[in-house]
Amino acid sequence: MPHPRWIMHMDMDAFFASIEQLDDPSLRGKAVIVGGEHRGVVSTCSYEARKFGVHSAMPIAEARRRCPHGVYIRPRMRRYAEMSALVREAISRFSPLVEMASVDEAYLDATGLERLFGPVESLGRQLKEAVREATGGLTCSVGIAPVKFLAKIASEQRKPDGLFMLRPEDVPAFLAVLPVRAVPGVGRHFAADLAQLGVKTCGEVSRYSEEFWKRKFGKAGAALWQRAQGIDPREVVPWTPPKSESAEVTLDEDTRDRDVLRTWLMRHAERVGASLRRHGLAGRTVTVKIKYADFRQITRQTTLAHRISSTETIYDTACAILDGVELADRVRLIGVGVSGFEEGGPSQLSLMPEPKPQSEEKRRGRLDRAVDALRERYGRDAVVRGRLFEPQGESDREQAAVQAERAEAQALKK
Ligand code: TTP
Ligand code: MG
Repeated sequence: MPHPRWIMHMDMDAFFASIEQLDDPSLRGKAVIVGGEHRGVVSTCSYEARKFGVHSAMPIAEARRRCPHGVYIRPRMRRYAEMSALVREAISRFSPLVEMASVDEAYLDATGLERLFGPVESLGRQLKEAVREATGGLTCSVGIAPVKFLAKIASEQRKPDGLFMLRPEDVPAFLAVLPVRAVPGVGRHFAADLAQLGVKTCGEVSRYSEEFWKRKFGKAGAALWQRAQGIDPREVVPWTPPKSESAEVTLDEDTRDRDVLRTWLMRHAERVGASLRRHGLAGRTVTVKIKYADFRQITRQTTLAHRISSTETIYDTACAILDGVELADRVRLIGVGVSGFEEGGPSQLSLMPEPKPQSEEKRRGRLDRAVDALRERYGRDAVVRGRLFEPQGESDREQAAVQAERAEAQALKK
């Protein structure tokens, strides 16, 4: 018999709101709503507030109508990031195979940990206790299942302060009635398309063949069919948000030619920017590293007013740094890094209130998203920025943006 895999998913309960209640005991037992920093929406709220129909992403104005007696609090991102790190530390004591999937959730591969911690259910309880202790009293909910997506769904079953275990033999009955909307990745639109076919549950998905779903919805259809069978081949990938992101190159030939160096800065900016965006990160500090022919090394950095992740802003900042460097010798290595992510975190954080990005950074973000999407589809070299060939003015960049956006629209239509 194949050794069953055990995946554990842990998700903090009402994370931001619980931290506010922990830090200010007068808020405990009260309807606490955190949000309103930017775009005026609710980041999250305590379970007491949820009884009144308040939820994440709801406009604050609507929340005030539903819950006028609530306590409304601005987010304190630094504090939440600090707590997130404590949670990560506490979980990592159980296994090195921990994947922080967002600021308040993690996957842990618990296969084989029985020898150290006893039955997997007891490990779940120990993990909850460890999180409570490390944070000074925060609760989380844990789901245990043979695969990742079921573990995530399981952790939601008994929220808050819950533990739910889905054994392999219980999976078929669980899936038979599981609404497709509960499957991560099935959004409102996809669910509506499925409803048109009379399909509301995973059980109903299984009535049709994999080929049918593939023909109808392509990759997404095939993935849905797999999930409906309880298949999710994704591994737990140990991942913690990096403190910085960088790229560097040792040149084929040492050079003092600033145009050559700037071309490399652009390439690095692209790589670093794409990686930051993939992980939902943004940083305030841009660093340029230079190693001279005689191996002497210097680093120079600039800290910006806002956190950024756009290729253009990284490039412009790096160029300004390079312009300020008197080249002491021919350059043998050049690198670019972005750091200063504090107050940020992995991907889900993009949902959160952020300092208002300047409109230029926003426009650049749109271009980057278009380029990232094309590269995802057609490979890294599908899009080469005009700049890589000829450092040019604003109009060329604008044109590149327009072209990339058009190409993306085309690609999406296909
Ligand atoms: P969630 O885990 O989705 O929510 P939660 O921890 O507040 O509540 P639950 O008990 O249901 O898990 O998100 C984690 C944190 O991410 C949340 O505390 C605030 C933030 N967040 C936003 O800022 N905006 C959002 O739209 C969502 C969903 C979360
Ligand atoms: Mg949570």
